[in-house]
Amino acid sequence: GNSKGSFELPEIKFTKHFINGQFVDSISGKTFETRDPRNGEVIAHIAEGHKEDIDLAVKAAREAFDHGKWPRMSGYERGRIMSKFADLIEEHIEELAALDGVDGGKLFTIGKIMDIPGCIHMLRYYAGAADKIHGETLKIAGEYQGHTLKEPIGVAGIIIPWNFPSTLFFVKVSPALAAGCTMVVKPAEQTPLSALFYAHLAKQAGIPDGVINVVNGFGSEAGAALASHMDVDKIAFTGSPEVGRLIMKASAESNLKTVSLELGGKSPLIIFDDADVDMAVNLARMAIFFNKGEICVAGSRVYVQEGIYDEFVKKAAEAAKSWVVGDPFDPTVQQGPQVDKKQFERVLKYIEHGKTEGATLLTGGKPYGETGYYIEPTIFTDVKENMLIAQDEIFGPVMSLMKFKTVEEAIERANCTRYGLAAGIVTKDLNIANWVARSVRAGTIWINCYFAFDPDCPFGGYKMSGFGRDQGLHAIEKYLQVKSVITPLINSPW
Ligand code: TXE
Repeated sequence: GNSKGSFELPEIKFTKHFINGQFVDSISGKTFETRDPRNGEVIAHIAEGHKEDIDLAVKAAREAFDHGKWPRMSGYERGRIMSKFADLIEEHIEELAALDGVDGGKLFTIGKIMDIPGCIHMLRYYAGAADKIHGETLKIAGEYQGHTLKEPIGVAGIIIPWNFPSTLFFVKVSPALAAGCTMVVKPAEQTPLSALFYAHLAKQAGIPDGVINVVNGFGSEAGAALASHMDVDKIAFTGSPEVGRLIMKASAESNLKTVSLELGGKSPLIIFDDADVDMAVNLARMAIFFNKGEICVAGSRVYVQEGIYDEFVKKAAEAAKSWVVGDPFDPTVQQGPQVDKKQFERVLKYIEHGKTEGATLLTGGKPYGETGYYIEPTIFTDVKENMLIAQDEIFGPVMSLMKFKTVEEAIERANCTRYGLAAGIVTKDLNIANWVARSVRAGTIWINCYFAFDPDCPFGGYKMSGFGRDQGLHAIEKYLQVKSVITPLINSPW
């Protein structure tokens, strides 16, 4: 990777926790390092949160919920403040994209045109929804009538990973704000920088103190303390299945807070004989190599029908070789470094595993360059469903290519996974497309496209990809409670 890049590194303005409207150090005074994955160098020292810092943040959020203005103001007013928040983000798109770029190795150009504008869109979508939250009128048997009220659930704990630091912050925070919740966000320890910037902008926009709190730190400390806190009413989580289990367990063993989990996938991309091979190869390449494969919906298992398989393999190898790896600040680059040393080593270990399991390494398979956590775009062929590389989420630029004969076989093999987050289908045949879309057990199906997202599209998993939906109006429900209110129609029987 070319570590120079053309962009001046952004100034790191915020490194502390954001609690009750103030940036504060950890009670212990401890900090941890966040590093630039282009070269492994330390970018900043970040306040390291522990249980006592989480306690302070939850106390602030609790107070803001129980006695503050935010849950009590009209949805219209909340929406106006959220829109202002979105406007402020719009004034800092470059700076925010650059923060995610140095912190997470993400492409600066994509950050500017996709990640950050997507966050603005998300906030505005939920700003518009904030005054459209209402209950039902109930016709109750007997001489009663009833209605339901939708009330904010309370203090939300939000725990997010590092692959989309900005997007996932707003995927959770926006509907929680619209619902009238207060919250404590625990960003990933690899990528804390943009979340702190958002906390600062939230205050400028007029979001009251205590509504959004951000506590940095490691999952086993700060994250675990949040998940097991008695005063937190809900945890919204995106991350690994292992940690998803720990969070459910923490809820079970504390106050039975509600939990929603988004846990990654092993998504199939099914390409039929009638597909335009060049288009399909392009789609498949993007589906696995975009964001260096660090994307929960990555099309990591590519099933190609036998009639075009050989041509596809040949073209896919060429396509992988021409995919440009390098400095994420260079606008011609398509793939930056993996987020950190741990992920880099994890991906390389899976590649070694693929070789010993008997898959054929078609292209790639090694680190790229001398410094930083870059990995070559990698493709395996002759992959079988029982191989680890076909079952585990590798979360790196590694495609498994497989050949199939019939539609039934494609469906069966696509479903042969413990995950169910997304799937892609490439065919001109509408009947096959619709049949496969109904038959694959996954939360999002893309037909002749991939990674098409919108705030209005519900997003989440079947099976071990988790439960609960982010995005869309569905997502607001996760941050609401339903209350039934019943009154007699005639004189009170009591
Ligand atoms: O995830 P973790 P890691 C998958 C992907 C990746 C693997 C490991 O396959 O290779 O998970 O990544 C916090 N209590 N995904 O180790 O640990 C942690 O601090 C409470 C898919 O980075 O799950 C971070 O904020 N919280 C996924 C967040 O959980 C805890 C995106 C996610 O980290 C905790 C990321 C605990 N005990 C990884 N332990 C996706 N769905 O997109 C950790 N955390």
